[in-house]
Amino acid sequence: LVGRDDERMGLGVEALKRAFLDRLVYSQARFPEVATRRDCFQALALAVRDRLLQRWVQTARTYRDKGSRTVCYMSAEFLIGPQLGNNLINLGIFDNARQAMAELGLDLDMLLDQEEEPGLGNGGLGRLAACYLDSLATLEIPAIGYGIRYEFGIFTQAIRDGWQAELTDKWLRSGSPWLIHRPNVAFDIKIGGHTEHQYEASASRRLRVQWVPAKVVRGTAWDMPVLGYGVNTPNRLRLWSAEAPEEFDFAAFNAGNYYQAVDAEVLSETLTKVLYPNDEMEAGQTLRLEQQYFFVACSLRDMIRLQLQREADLSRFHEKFVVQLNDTHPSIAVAELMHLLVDDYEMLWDEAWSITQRTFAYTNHTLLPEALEKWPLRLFQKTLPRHYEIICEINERFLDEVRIRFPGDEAVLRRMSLIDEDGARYIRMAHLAVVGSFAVNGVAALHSELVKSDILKDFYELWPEKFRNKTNGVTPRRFVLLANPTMSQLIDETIGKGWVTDMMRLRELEPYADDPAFREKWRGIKRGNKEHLVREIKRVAHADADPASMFDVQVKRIHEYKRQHLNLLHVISLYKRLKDNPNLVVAPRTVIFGGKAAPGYRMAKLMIRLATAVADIVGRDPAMHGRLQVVFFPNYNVKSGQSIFPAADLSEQISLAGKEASGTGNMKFQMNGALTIGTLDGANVEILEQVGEENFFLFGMNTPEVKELRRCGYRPRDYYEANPHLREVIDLIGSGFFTRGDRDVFRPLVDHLLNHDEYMLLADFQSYIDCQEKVSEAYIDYERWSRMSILNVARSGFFSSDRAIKEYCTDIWRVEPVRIELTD
Ligand code: 26Y
Repeated sequence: LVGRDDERMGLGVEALKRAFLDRLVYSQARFPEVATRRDCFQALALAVRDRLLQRWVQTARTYRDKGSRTVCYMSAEFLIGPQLGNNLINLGIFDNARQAMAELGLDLDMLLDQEEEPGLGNGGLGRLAACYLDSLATLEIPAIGYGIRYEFGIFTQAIRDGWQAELTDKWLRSGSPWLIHRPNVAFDIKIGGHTEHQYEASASRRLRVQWVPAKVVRGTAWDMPVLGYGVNTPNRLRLWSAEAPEEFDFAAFNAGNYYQAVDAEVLSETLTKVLYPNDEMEAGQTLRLEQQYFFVACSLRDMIRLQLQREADLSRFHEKFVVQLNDTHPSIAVAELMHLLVDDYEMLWDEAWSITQRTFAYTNHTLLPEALEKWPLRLFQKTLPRHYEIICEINERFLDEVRIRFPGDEAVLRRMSLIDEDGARYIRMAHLAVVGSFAVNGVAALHSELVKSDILKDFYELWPEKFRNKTNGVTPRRFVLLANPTMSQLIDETIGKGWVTDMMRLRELEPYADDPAFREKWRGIKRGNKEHLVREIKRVAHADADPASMFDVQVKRIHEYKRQHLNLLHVISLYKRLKDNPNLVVAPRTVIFGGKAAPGYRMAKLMIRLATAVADIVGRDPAMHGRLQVVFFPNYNVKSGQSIFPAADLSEQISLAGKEASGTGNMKFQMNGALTIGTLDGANVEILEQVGEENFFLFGMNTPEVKELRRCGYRPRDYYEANPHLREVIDLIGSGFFTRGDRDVFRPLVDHLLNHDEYMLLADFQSYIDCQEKVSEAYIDYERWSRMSILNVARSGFFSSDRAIKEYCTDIWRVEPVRIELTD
């Protein structure tokens, strides 16, 4: 296949032009003169897909022939973002494609812009899964991502009268060129009903359990190729979609009840209809549990099918597969694998349990108690009656082990049980995940320590050898090469290519931080990226931003613990100071916010309203012109992130210490030359360690100080009363100044801050304001700022997802790369 220059494989400009025209006619049934932008996007995407599929087939064949050990990354979310640009980058044909399209009179950027964003995730956790698929393929590791093909992804956010409005995300409206349906890869999944226990008539008199379900849902596979950068490995992202099973309810149909028969079909299809838009907040609904079980059950059956193609039985399942559980969302897999091995494949409990425990590894992503999944026992039992029994059995055996280890300690048994028996009874999914896994990891150094000392303390004492740290990383292909081509080119010219897959080489940029000519080029690139974002801001937020001002950016899900409202307190503080003292020398700023609030999270929605209200008032004040501006960038997603990160000067990472597990946006900003203002939380700690404290704006309490203050009884009102400036800022919000005199709008927010302030904004307020003052001074000294910016990029290599995936491979998965050669 190598070197063929035809419509299916050629990578040159001429071949791409022919391929595009071929696809326009034979897939879109269009001739160029009448083709819409959408048709042209589809044609180019399909031409690119052909090049992926050729490599894919070769990869699948190699994996089968070698019987390679495979990583299965199970995640309820894969926030993959638009695919075309990334695939062009990873195939190494971005420039050729641009030229080919130009020669046909088409603008590649316009075509890239046509792609709908596949928003199959909420935020950090889903995006991490996508970055990891990119690195797995780039590192040539045999891997499958298993997830759900949501028909509607995360809602599209609109801003109406300053409030968030949610619009349905119909990303599949005109189909996706990247998804390949495999209707023959199908499994029938049981849900609900009851179990029947019978002893076998044979001599062994084994107990057999029959699960009689209330309904059966069919899952079929949709595959998306995920190509690595500069290699021939496309791995598989396999997403399951629910449909009615083949056996349509003919009884109802024949009895004349057509609607009831169709009902079953409609009900089944609702299962994968929509992604739950809550992150870090419990949802607790039956449908969500059904979604989780459904995709896990399909995925495990798929793996077992593959294993039985290769070997006669399942005794070596754990040698051929390792399953990484992306938080507890897929952790029902522990009970499901037991169910399959024991009930369907008639394995004895102990052998099945040994295989199970050697198959799974679990990543924890949160320290917030409200995000730890627990299912009301009744609901769980009704949905998964057999799994309830299995979990009880796992629990009994597990608690026996705990009793031996901690004799006579009733409290520890209650704390560690898989079932929470205090008050309303719950199944604790994190406990199931830990008990069923051989490895448990947190996602940043600090977070992994807190997992051991706080949320899973008892488990750490029982099994210290299970616990590890795997600091998160992000892919430099999408977030540097694709998002920031001008900076990438300057780096290429300066230290040569090769840094994209060996990000520690960015250190070679360090000496150039002292080179004034280099610094000037660096500033020019940032300026160009800011001008690009200015145009985007005009388009989506209808505001005129000044590219000469400091772009001070906070983009992430809206959540109290992330403290977007602390950022707003600073904005209001700056506004007041500028009003009171028009001659104040400070850097002009454009403060940019972006992020979605969970639709049912009232305080988060109020935080958005506060941001838009402040943006409105500051924007109308002529005295602020050229000095301070606030923008709320609507519908922050992967695609807009690619315009935002490269344009940022300042990255806001201001969560209360001990609350943000890692953060990954912080890494994307750093790689694009933004400086961080942040607390000692999540991966900020490691960013600070990498860049040095002279290149980082640190403020606020650390985790022990937070704990200590809480222990002593935190009283936010004391800070309010002791600090006149803070009082002014908060009173201004309460006065109705930002809402045309309406004092009611922000009352819940102000009351909450003064009386509870769970995330201690008031305690960190002054430290934050002082730190922002230092930011401002540094920005005005633009040679110093450029120096710091260059050093931040030079020292960002550690946060490549390639580094993270290599650590997973050696320390948890024990998998090796498999090279794919393209041959005839
Ligand atoms: C239970 C359900 C409602 C739920 C759904 C989504 C719970 C949590 C989530 C998502 C969590 C999440 O995105 N966590 C983030 O994971 C990132 C990747 O590890 C971290 O960088 C980030 O700090 C953490 O908040």
